[in-house]
Amino acid sequence: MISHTHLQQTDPDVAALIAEEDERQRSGLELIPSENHTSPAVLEALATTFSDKYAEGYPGRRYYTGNIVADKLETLVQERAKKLFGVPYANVQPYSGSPANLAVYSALCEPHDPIMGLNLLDGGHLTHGWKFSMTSKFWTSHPYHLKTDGSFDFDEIRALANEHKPKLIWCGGTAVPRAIPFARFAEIAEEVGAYLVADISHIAGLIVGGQHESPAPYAHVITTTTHKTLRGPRGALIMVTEKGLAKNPELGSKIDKAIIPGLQGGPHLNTIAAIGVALHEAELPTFSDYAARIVQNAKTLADALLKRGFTLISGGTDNHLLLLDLTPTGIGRGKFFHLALERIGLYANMNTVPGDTSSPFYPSGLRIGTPAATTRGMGANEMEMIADWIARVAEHIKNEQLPSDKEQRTAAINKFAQTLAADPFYETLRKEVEDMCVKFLIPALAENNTQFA
Ligand code: DSN
Repeated sequence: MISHTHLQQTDPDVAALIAEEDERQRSGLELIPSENHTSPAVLEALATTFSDKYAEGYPGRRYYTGNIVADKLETLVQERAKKLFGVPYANVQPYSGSPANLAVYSALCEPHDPIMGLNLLDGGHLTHGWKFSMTSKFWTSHPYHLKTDGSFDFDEIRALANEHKPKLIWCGGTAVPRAIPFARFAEIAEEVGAYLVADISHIAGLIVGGQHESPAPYAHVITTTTHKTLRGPRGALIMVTEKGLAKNPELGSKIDKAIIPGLQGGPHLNTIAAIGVALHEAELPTFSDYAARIVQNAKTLADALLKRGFTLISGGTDNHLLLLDLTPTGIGRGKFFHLALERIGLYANMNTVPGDTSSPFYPSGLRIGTPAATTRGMGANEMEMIADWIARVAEHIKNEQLPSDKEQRTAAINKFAQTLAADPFYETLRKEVEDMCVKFLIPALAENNTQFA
């Protein structure tokens, strides 16, 4: 357990809020697929003197003095990333996924060049060209879609690519429950001469753990956040593959320049140190076992939900997440569902489903993931229990429908939130969830941590 002695003395208000958040996490369960719990070693690396140092530039080419150790650190972490993902180039400085993706645009495209990515409502990311993201203001976005069965519509992707001749095609997403067929994307990118960029933020840990194919033979560039299945601190990596360097030997230096001076200032060295720790942990044989258990848990949870009558986009999962399609009981019910689950200590998130006719603020799906539960050591029994709680909540809220009149929606949700507080049904389930969760420790909060020993 990481000590907060100084914090408690210096700032009891912030210390109290941290303790409150520790307790929220301990007594409930993070089922949001993009979240995880890091090891104590990762958290320790974050709270270090590297946090105090500026290091604009790259190893051997810094603007300020005093970076001899920073150079060693950044080089070490670059080498670990290259080895783990099987690539010849890695930039470890992006502050998070969105700046990493912006740097890729800036390195590969001119303003207003055509680009393609998975539509946000079908499970793409904001930065893959969503209409309200700056990426569709600075570049010209032609989004592609999933079919309603959750598979990629390669006929549409090929037709759009031939029509618009994109400079860059993104593959990867945030709510795609099936494997990403990188080779099919690569075929189309090659046909039209586009760069293929794989955003593997969600599945990076599954790739290094051998549970998902690597994009390295197919994509020119790979981006990933470091805090999802990879289980590191909040940060990101940009990597160039052998194939990318063969297409353009300047790609590495273009990306370096796009990060600094193009987009960012000084790198967060403490985060880079913590990324290094996470990459080291991901190299260990225990990580492959972890990745396998994430997928096994997701499949068990999917089966348990299907058995209880739920509909899943694509009928199941190949990875760490499931997407519940709530449309059979009415459109736009995702918000009711995630608020009711939050009330009992299960944190999943409302999400659009492919072809959703409702808005992202009142979507018709629920996204559920197993990375954090698996880190805590949960397995098949717990997946059954989670499915059972989700089913009991679904039955309890079955009459809640989103008003078709948009003006009435906020009032309906507020009224629902009040019933959540008062209804004893939820208190009973909350207690059951807590009783289960406290048996499965969060690594950084455990007194005696054996999992990362
Ligand atoms: N917010 C992330 C997710 O939940 O998938 C994407 O950036």
